[in-house]
Amino acid sequence: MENKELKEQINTLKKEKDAVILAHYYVDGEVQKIADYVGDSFYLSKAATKLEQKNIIFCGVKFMGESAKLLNPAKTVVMADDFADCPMAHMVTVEKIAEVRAQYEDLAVVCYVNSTAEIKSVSDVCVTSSNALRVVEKLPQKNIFFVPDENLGRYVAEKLPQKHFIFNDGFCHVHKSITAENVIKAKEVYPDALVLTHPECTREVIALSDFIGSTSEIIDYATKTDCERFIICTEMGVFFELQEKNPNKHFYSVGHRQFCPNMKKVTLEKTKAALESLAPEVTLPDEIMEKAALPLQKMLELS
Ligand code: CIZ
Ligand code: SF4
Repeated sequence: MENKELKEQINTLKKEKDAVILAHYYVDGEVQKIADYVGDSFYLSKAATKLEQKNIIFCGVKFMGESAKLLNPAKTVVMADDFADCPMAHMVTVEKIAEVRAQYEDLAVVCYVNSTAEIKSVSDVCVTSSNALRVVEKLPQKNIFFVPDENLGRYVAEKLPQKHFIFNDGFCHVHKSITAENVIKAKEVYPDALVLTHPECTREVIALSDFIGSTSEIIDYATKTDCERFIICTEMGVFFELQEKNPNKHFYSVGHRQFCPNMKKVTLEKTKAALESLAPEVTLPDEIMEKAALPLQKMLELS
């Protein structure tokens, strides 16, 4: 079926089903075009608290759909693709958190939103890549166990020397695959380009960068900055919005591996099917629903 026809059907179904579509910047550009809200995970969490529609179709990975559900328990949240999951979200365990809690009295477990609802349920506060500094800075605790991403944790720790951080060894395989060598080569080819990087990247890549931020912050920075060329160190989905907002600027990747296979599972066809059937729905056990919503709400209050 032609994309145009599919998009028309999606728009009709949205009205018929009283549904709204949320999409992350890493999904395919064609999917971003039909979404009502597109953004980074912080923007999407905030947007999720202000929706009028009864049904939310989530075009992203599982932890994002779960967060939308946690912030909207009365609404139906449907994943466009139920198999789109983020491996990093599973890279810490409840047992590991309990172990670290037992070692420190004055401890906050700070949980990057890229984590399962179960992990959120045993955490004190959530953060995203765009608010982590703001949120952690405001915590009264001295000791911070940052889960699951080590790179984001180390980036935040460097900016907040007054805190003592304990790290977990989780990582994003997409951002980890961007190497300092890749960036150095790209800078040789485009010496006048600025390097814009997501904090899930390694310390070595961050050290070579001109700006560090979440997907939305990278897009804002490129749009506002008076430079024509940018080397982008994050998942390639952001190129769609970067190019939409800046048709005369040039954006370069650093290699062919800036591709999140899970985000790319989401297609227009699957989004249409999710709207038609309002399934698969995100459901969570009652206990997790109650406990995991608290750190997310705390994040929204502190940021
Ligand atoms: O999945 C990621 O890497 C996210 C959530 C990026 C972002 O900045 O929103
Ligand atoms: Fe997870 Fe990395 Fe994909 Fe983001 S880009 S969803 S952190 S695997």
